[in-house]
Formats: sequence, structure tokens, C-alpha cells
Amino acid sequence: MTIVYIGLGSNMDFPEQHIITAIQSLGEIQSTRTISVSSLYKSKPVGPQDQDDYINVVAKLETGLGPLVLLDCLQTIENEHGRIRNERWGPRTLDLDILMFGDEIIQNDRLTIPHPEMLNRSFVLVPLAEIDSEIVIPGKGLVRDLLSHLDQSGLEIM
Ligand code: ROI
Repeated sequence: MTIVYIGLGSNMDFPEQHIITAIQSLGEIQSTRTISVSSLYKSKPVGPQDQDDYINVVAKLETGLGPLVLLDCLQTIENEHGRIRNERWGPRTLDLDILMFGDEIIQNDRLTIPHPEMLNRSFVLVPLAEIDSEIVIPGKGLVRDLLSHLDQSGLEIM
């Protein structure tokens, strides 16, 4: 079994609802159980500002699946939420990212783990630290230390 952290984000069509049902769907993935879920956070958009605020959450799961099978399951859930893969940095009904997969470093055409942008994003690191402040991001360091360098304005707990 492997401990994995998933980042959830939504900023369209009642984002809270997408996030809550997506958390339920994560718990229904085969060979996988939910260990903990952070608070819901409201965050200012990173990237283009002409879009609505996001709701962001991080979930900690334990899975017997491999990373690519887990990715398939997450993409199925995104599609069920009407996710259309359109513009980069644009608004989204539901985004599910594998942030970490155990202590593995993975680099292939479908996955880069640890998630390359997570170090710069308080909407990922703050909920992650809420779940596990002692966690080490493989190859990058302790979440608590990484967080101390980040601007945390624009993020509020709901
Ligand atoms: N901004 C915030 N605040 N939260 C997100 O989940 C998010 N996701 C994205 C981009 C467009 C980069 N901006 C975001 O994909």
C-alpha cells in the first residue's frame, strides 16, 4: 500500500459541490481508502485573474493501485464532473492532481511526481501542512519549511 496526496480544485458551477462529491468519489476508488481530508480553502486564482476564486482541498489516501491506474481513476472522476480539457491556466469544474505518491519520484509523459508546481502554491502547501506538517516532499524538503517562503495571502479557510 502507498500513501498518496491528491490536490483538488474547482472554480466553476458551484465549486464547493464539485469538491464535496469528488471527495466522496475518491473514497470509492478500488483498493483505496481515504485517511484524511483538509479543510476547504477559498483561494484567489493563480494565473489569469479574470476567473472566479477557487475552492482547494488536499486529501490523503492509501492505495494498492499503481500511479497510472490511479491517474486513470482520477481522470474518470474529472470527466464525470464535466471537465473539459481546455485552456491552460483557465477555469475548471474539477481538477485532481496526484501531488505525491509515496516517496516516489516519477517522470513520464503522463505524470510528473512530486507535482512540479506544488512548491509555489500556497493553496496546495497550506492544506497539506494542515494534514501533515512534518511531511517531506521527496527531493524538495519539509512542507513546513517550504511554506515559510510562500506568500499566503489570497487564501482563507472556509
Ligand atoms: N488557482 C487556484 N487558486 N487554485 C487552483 O486550484 C488553481 N488551479 C489551476 C490554476 C489555473 C493554475 N490556478 C489555480 O490550474
